[in-house]
Amino acid sequence: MESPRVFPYTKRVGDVDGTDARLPAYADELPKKHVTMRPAHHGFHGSAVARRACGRHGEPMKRQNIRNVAIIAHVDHGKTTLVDQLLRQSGQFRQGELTGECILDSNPIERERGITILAKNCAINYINRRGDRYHINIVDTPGHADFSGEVERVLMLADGVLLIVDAFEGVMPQTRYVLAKALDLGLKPIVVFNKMDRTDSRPSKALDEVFDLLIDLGADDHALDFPTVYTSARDGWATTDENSVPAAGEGDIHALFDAIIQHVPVPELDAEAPLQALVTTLDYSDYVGRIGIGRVFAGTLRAGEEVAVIDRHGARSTQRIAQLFRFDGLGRTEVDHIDVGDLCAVVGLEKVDIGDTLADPAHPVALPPITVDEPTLHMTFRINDGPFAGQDGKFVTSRQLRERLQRELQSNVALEVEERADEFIVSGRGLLHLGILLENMRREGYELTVGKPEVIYHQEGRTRLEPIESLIVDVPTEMVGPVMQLVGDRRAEVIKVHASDTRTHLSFTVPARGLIGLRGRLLTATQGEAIIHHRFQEFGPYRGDIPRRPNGTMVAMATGRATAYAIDQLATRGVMFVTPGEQVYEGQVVGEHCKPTDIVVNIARQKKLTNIRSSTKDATVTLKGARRLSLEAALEYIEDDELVELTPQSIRMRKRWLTEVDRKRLARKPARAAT
Ligand SMILES: Nc1nc2c(ncn2[C@@H]2O[C@H](COP(=O)(O)OP(=O)(O)OP(=O)(O)O)[C@@H](O)[C@H]2O)c(=O)[nH]1
Ligand SMILES: [Mg+2]
Repeated sequence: MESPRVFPYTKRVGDVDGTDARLPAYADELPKKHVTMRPAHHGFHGSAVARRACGRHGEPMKRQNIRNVAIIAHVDHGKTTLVDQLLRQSGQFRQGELTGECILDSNPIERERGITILAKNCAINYINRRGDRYHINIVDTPGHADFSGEVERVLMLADGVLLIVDAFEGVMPQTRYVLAKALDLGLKPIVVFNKMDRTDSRPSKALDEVFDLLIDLGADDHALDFPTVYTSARDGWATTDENSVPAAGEGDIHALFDAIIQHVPVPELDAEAPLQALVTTLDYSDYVGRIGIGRVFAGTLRAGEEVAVIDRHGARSTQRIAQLFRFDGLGRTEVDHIDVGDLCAVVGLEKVDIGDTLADPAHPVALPPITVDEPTLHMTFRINDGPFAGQDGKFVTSRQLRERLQRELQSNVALEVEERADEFIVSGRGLLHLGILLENMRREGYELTVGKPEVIYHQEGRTRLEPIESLIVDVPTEMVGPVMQLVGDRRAEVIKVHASDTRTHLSFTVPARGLIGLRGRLLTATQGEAIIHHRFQEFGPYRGDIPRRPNGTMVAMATGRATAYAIDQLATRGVMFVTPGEQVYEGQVVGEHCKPTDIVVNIARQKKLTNIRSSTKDATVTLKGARRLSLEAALEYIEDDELVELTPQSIRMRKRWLTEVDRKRLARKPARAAT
């Protein structure tokens, strides 16, 4: 965790200048008040400095000045970029304080992959044209289906949602999911058509699609009468009139602020009623332990007071709140109370969990519980027992793995861990969900091996149920054939085929099992043209066997250094995963065989040197490039008898049994191999 520091200082609103902190054109009309500002800092401000800072924070906001808004959309439609612009143009930050893009995607993996993984809060103190001050709590949510459980929970924090729709792509599967969840909670959307700067944007078509979707979802007239805003998050402007798009370098985002203030309902909650607050997210800090993040639905939450903590099953305990924090800019500021309707971060509750109600001990009434999505996929994590174990990792023992997983369970709600002998069966919401955990562990210095991802089955009476996902594939029309073939092999059922101009939009239901390894093959079959989205739909009856990987592997015969000579010799047998000079060990998977069987290869073979001069001896060897598999690609690639070995420096694939003798012996006794 970053050190808990806050640098409070004051600044005149009108002094903000520079490109990344644009002020509205009417800035001069604003009253020249002093506002407290904080630097771009994602930390937990637990210090005395923070406490002093909050004393200077000015008079408490009136409740009608609070807006709680969640930003929801399909993946990559521009949620985080839009929040960036809201932060930059709020006038709350000094030039240079907000650096880089997608400021809220603060985690290194989020930055590398350009996706949001965890929902995050920020709060903007905004002053509008008339000089009215607003405290706008914004929750940015992840768009990827593996993290949709996050979205569902954090929607409880909001009174309204910004539904972002890419003006080119239009409504996509996750748009439907998140909008349905928002409507279920009675949240009316403000529809924001983003990426209006794209020359191929088609906002009116996207608008029709949103309208159809709302009707399809059974929205009432109130929700159908949604306000629309057109934006370019990249260029930092918003307008309510589709036809008045600002010229390049002009325009600002204030139309969106105005829409939030006008259309997101003011929380209408009872301040006099006994306390009721709901915990929707957990955070964890090594210094203070669990931090419950949630919202006050009735009464007032006060630091230092005892509250009744009622869990999802109704069990009650009385605990004392040590510290209370309010969201402020990119950080949190310590306060002594949180008013009804506002969001809070609570420190000091030891046994606090998602879905817990914090209530008045004299009137302990629980709020409706939150359901957390069930896991759909599990993998076996175990220590790295390969010959290179411990070479570059810091944490290699089973005990260290256990501690790390237990720590993860503190805040990763959709995760489940079961310990069996020396193995950990780790269950999650999808390959990306577990892949991110593994990637984090690897970077922290852990070494471990992971088995093939398996879906989780349910039993209903005598029927075996498996997770079924909805799959959308968008491809150039001439490539529909190979897609149908691949998806059909995996027991998919076609739901809809929609051809338009040059592309065809295919919609299927497919067993989650069938999706493992499918993305790579679809991209290969369509020369990278396919756009693929899938999300969990339901548990449905088992649909039968699915073909395994068509290719066998090349397995290293002995430990040594791969040579260019050996790799060249093997070029005709398949694709290599290693490059010359790389250390490999016996049993490591070094390449893909072009046939279905596994072969053992001598990848460290040297060319025999002789005394006789030969005209070809020094001929230059041109090697094909090695195929490098990412973590998720490797997990999708392996079969039951293989493992992925993760260390801070490398991702290798290996046979579970490293020697050929063991593999042959165990292949003959499959029953024993399983034990
Ligand atoms: N042309 C254009 N590109 C944009 C605009 N807004 C966002 N993008 C790009 O779209 C991509 C995705 O943006 P993000 O803000 O990360 O999208 P997101 O919705 O937060 O994505 P997830 O959090 O992963 O669901 C980035 O490459 C942005 O630069 C826009 O208005 N115009
Ligand atoms: Mg994002």
